[in-house]
Amino acid sequence: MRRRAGAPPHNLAMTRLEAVELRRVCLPLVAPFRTAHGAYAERDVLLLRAATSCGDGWGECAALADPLYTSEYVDGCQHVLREHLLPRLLGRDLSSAAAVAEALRPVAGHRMAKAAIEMAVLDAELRARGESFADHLGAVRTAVDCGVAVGIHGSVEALLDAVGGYLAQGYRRVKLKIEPGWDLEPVRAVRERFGPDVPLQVDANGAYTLADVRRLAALDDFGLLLIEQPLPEEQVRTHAELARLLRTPICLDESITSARAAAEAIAIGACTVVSVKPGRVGGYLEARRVHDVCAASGVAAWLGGMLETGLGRAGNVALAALPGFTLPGDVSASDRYYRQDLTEPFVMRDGRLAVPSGPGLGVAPDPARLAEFTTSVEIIR
Ligand code: NPG
Repeated sequence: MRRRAGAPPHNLAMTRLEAVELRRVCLPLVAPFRTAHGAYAERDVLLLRAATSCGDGWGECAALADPLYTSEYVDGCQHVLREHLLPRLLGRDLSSAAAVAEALRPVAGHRMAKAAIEMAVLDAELRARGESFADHLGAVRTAVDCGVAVGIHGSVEALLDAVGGYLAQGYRRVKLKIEPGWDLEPVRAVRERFGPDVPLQVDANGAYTLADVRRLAALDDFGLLLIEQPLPEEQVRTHAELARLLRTPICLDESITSARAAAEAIAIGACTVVSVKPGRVGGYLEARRVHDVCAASGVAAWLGGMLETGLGRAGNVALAALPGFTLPGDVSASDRYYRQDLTEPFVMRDGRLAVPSGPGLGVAPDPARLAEFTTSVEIIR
């Protein structure tokens, strides 16, 4: 096993979680981001720093400030970590980061909170071993294609300006957020302005019902790569029904909460594409299993995003480099969301981001920027 030169000797077989710092940071977004569920002007993020017997590791929680898009939200994640998850882990010897999910299984749900602590322990373990997230997860690429998610705008003109700007920067795929009343017109306008060759997809975040089938079928004329989560997350079977009525491939996001959920949805024909988000499924290790299910089923997959800072972005870029991620993900450069990132910014070159190759996440927060954006720190032992 490789180890960083000069790294202290440690017991590689066991990782003991000694303390966890729960740090809240609040980063302003370069522009408000609006979806069918709400508008976001800043990103209130929970970061975890795990102090383990083999060194420190960083985790980032995907939850947003309010329980509008997902039931998990950042204060709730901090609470469940403090009161229920960390007490099951602190002071215990873990055979590897994979043991985190096992130890937390008695706690129902709370996947974003579980994902964050698993990420921090995995980062610590891999840093100690001198192995990158990418190598550990099974990456086969050294750079990944960038896709950009474009929020709902106040006017079609404003949307066209935004899309034009992203295409000029080199983004390789565009995803438009849609909702009833903001769907056919913006999609038509983007196709008319930028032509049929721009890889284009839409994301409804579950805002439609089966009664909207004619409106959704009208999107078939625009040559979209996919329509993401048209119906609410519980309606997996109804997505299968809808899939038979549309030519545009259906991609599920919110409905896919685990590898098992992915297998079930694929088996009944509810989707032919899956968006994989580590936070939504409980961590990078389960996200890799979702990837594996998709690859084994011949279903296309791509990596979703939750407006991550450089820490989560590093993990996401590593995961997106796996072979089964056959479509560009919501993997954008740091400056898509943040004027200043917490880590060295991810910079797009020729429409791609380089996959970090250093130990663990391969990036670390800049101490000055971390201090500048921190709103609270809590240490749990
Ligand atoms: O590029 O990180 C990104 C964000 C991509 O649109 C994106 N994420 O539904 O997938 C989603 C979604 C989202 C994020 C929705 C935040 C609501 C809030």
